[in-house]
Amino acid sequence: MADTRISTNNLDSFWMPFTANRQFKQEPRLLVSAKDMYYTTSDGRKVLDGTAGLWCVNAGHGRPKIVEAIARQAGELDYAPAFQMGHPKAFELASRLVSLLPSPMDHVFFTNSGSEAVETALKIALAYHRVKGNGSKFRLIGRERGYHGVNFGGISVGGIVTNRKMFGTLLTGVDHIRHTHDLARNAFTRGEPEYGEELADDLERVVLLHDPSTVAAVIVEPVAGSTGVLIPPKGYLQKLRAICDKHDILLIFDEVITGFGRLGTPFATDYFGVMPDMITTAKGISNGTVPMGAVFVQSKIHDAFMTGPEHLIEFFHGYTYSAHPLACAAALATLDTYAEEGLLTAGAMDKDEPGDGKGLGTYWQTALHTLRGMPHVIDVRNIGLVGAIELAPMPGEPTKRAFTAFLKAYEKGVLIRTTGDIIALSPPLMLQEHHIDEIVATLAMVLKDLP
Ligand code: PXG
Ligand code: PLP
Repeated sequence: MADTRISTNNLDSFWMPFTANRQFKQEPRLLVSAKDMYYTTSDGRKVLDGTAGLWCVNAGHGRPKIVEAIARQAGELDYAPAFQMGHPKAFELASRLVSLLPSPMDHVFFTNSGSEAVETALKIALAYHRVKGNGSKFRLIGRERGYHGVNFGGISVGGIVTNRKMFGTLLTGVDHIRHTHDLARNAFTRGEPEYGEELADDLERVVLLHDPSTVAAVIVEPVAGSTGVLIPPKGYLQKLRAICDKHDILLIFDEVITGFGRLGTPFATDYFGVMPDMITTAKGISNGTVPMGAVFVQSKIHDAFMTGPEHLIEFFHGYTYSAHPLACAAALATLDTYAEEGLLTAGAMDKDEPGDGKGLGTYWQTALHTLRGMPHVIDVRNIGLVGAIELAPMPGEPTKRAFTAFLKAYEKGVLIRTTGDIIALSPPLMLQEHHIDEIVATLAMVLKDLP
């Protein structure tokens, strides 16, 4: 008799992450293949990827070099123990990665996701102060509307109520500063908002409340992604940096989304000209192909651990799959593809001739802002190849209007992301002007037709 438990028609067993499971299983949306800018659905439709998967497929789908590297690596060395052993590609990748950033951001700790990168960075921050003899610095500070993954450290410093409220006391010794989203002053801004630099002073307030001698680190996304593309006001990040310097507090930039070209620069630290003490990354590091994350660490932090007897482990932390050979092979090929095609700067503003296909940021910005004035649109904002369209919520039914837009856009052949009543866009960086036209034209149709 056939085993009825094994059936692709049975959707029951898989408890899906961050998904309305019952709604999905009534009307499943299954993707079966992908190439370059397009997915193919199980019913044979082409869907333009307006989100680079989940902000991760920066070079586009099915890129030959990356596919070949993963296949070759699986045949050559499938796994090497991560503790007390190594393999060449891990070292090669770490050197290549640090060469993307200015010295002294010279060391990399590998993880398998953004969530793990965040946990790792928070632990390094606490341990760093302790090895320096400042063990009283134990507090961690995050920000309202911050997303730092789903593990306990990340949700503790994170600022999303739904991701926190079910899970008890979380980490102790954590506080939050105010978010920077201010439509009253900044709606329809192109690039960095003009108003709100003074919100960085909230860090000074929180630090003085707890006393600087108790504060280890501050973690922020340079541009908050998950909670709807919240772009920092001009001067804000510089001010956070200055306050951290004043009080010997480590500044961590969570660049899981902003890293690897999303803002038209290799990292957000390049875009804003502010250097943190650590940078957490994931997603685009391996083009979303094999799970990988990494924490970039400044030399002063790394070197502080390299003391004591040389046969002893310096930092009691790591994952079975840290620097997994398949992930390293994928990431090396990803970096090659980024370099060959200039993808890490593809989203820059076009400083020469608008429309010449170089520096797509300007074309992207102009196209998105044509949606101003469409029904329900209360803001359009953009930076690099990221965009957001904020909708007025339906009275009494928050999130429903944007979720309806998501379903309609998918029907019409464009994949978007929504969070609350905000549509977020982050296409693969290989896109061309005609893809931008297709995204914006589809959104215009969808917006005209919303409840
Ligand atoms: N930090 C930041 C800033 C992130 O954006 C994570 C940490 C966690 O990474 P992992 O690999 O553990 O998921 C993220 C992830 C969305 C969306 O639609 C965003 C993320 C993940 C899934 C969906 O906004 N960001
Ligand atoms: N749980 C158990 C029982 C384990 O043995 C291990 C790793 O050895 C883990 C969790 C952690 O797994 P990972 O290293 O993949 O994060």
